[in-house]
Amino acid sequence: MESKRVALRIRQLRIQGARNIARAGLEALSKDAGRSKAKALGAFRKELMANAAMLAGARPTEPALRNGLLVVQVATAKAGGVAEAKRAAVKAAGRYLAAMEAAKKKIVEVGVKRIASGMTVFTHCHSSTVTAILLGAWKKGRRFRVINTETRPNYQGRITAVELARAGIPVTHIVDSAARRFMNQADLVLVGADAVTAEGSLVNKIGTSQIAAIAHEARTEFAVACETFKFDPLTLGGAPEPIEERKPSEVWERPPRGVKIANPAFDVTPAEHISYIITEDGVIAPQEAARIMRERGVNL
Ligand code: RUB
Repeated sequence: MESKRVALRIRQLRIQGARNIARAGLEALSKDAGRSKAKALGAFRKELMANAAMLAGARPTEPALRNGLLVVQVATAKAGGVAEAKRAAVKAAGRYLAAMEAAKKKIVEVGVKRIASGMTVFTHCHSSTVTAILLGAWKKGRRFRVINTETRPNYQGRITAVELARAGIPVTHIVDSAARRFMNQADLVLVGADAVTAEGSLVNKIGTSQIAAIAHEARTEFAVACETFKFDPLTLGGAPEPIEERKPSEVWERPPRGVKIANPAFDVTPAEHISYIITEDGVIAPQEAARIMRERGVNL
């Protein structure tokens, strides 16, 4: 069963980053729906729901995945039989994935305009959206440098450094705790997102909120690159964005007795520390997130 396999890979962190997780999850749900052996519509829906719950449960802080899984389930609501429901599920998943791809292209188009020659861009963790913007700007002939954090405990910053260096972009790789020392060299902080909440807060890799506070102090622009698919409509209803807690062994494999390890994967950056969000709808203020969620509903 593809959903089970992919949920496990997501849980084991073999698939990382909000976009990659959403893509893998939707592809798995679609594959299993298309291959379902269910004879009755009720059984098909039950199976679809169970697979969606399993995938969503693999990463609690991922509305892009959750929203997509919901869209696929809603798409089967009007089906009169199993064959029709299968077609509707596969089609809805395909549409969502295509819309995500189109959104990324648009974000790159918009984001590239914010990167000028001579700039120093500061980034944290690994966001495929951020690297796509930086690579796009470089291809357009903009010449800039990047400062990037290693991103403890799993060092996703190294993925960013490798991708940028391979393209010839000058990268200075620093430990997370050196962020303040380097902030006054940066013209722009650019990060990705796992979620954006109704109050316009950003949920992204642990450490992002400290970098935003430091950028605020240094009066450095702090920008987020993300599709509106990552806006979490559940937060409109009052639900707080869950923050995934990861294995203590990521931080310290064998801590001495009496030492408790806490390892939250994400943190929350308040809207007042965010200059703007680069979305497929263009550049928006974080305070616009709730309006966009309300307008979209589940018709993503
Ligand atoms: C990755 C992370 C990324 C966002 C956005 O955390 O915080 O900034 O997921 O990535 P992890 P993208 O590696 O723990 O999943 O822009 O690729 O969706």
